Amino acid sequence: MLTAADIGRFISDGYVAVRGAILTDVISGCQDVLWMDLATRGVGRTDRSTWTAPVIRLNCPEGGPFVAAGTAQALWEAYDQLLGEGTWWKRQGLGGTIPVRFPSEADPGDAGWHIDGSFDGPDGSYWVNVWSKMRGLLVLVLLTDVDERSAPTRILKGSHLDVPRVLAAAGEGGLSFGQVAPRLPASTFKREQVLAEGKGGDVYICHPFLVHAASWPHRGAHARMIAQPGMGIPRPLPSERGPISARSRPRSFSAFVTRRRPGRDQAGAAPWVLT
Ligand SMILES: O=C(O)CCC(=O)C(=O)O
Repeated sequence: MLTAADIGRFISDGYVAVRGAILTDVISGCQDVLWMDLATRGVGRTDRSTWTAPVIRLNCPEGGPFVAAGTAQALWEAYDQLLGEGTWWKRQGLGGTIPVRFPSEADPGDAGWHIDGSFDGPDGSYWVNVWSKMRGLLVLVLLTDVDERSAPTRILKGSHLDVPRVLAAAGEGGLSFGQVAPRLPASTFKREQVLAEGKGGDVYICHPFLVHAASWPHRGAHARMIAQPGMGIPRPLPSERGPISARSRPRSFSAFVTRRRPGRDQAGAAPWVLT
């Protein structure tokens, strides 16, 4: 269970780290499956001469240990606390892609600041809107140990607070995910940078608007694996203020955050709040 302090940190920082959320043997099982996939691409677990690319992006496998990882009790409890019971998709797995990053000095070409998208846009790319249509959370699942040398994901602490203003201007239709970061103020990129470090099985549960990026070079000893599924929400989570209109003051969107509200939750109201 997240503590009140954890939830407070999620609201102000845009993420909370749940240490040891997934059991070690489940993590080992996930690694084994991923290495089997890599072997089919000519990349050997114990043959470093085959580690030639800085990154190989795998589709997250389904089944087996990935079910156990995605349904870990600590994660589901946290999703209930942050999003509200019955609002999120109880996926039997993780999903998304897993960028496997290998020790390398080379630019992997995918390490720019961004927020993730959440729905298919008109141009076929991933889009996102101020309602965070279809996505309740970004979840960074450490499938290997990750330290500062081994290409941890970088997080801009508190950056989720800057994004709604940009998305609100784009209305219901939203923006392609790649269009969001270039519209953010310079102050966003001066926010404190945090590295998503930890042990395999640690999970960073993040606000869907948290600005983040891969990092390089990777000067660690091991291949680094982080799954980054979106926690799906089948229906939009309504805000307590009703639909977003073009006339709404930008300040209204300065803190698009999730939190439980005693009384409102009991009445079955959604926990998404625009303040
Ligand atoms: O690999 C990473 O550290 C992060 C990658 C990422 O943010 C992405 O692919 O969207």
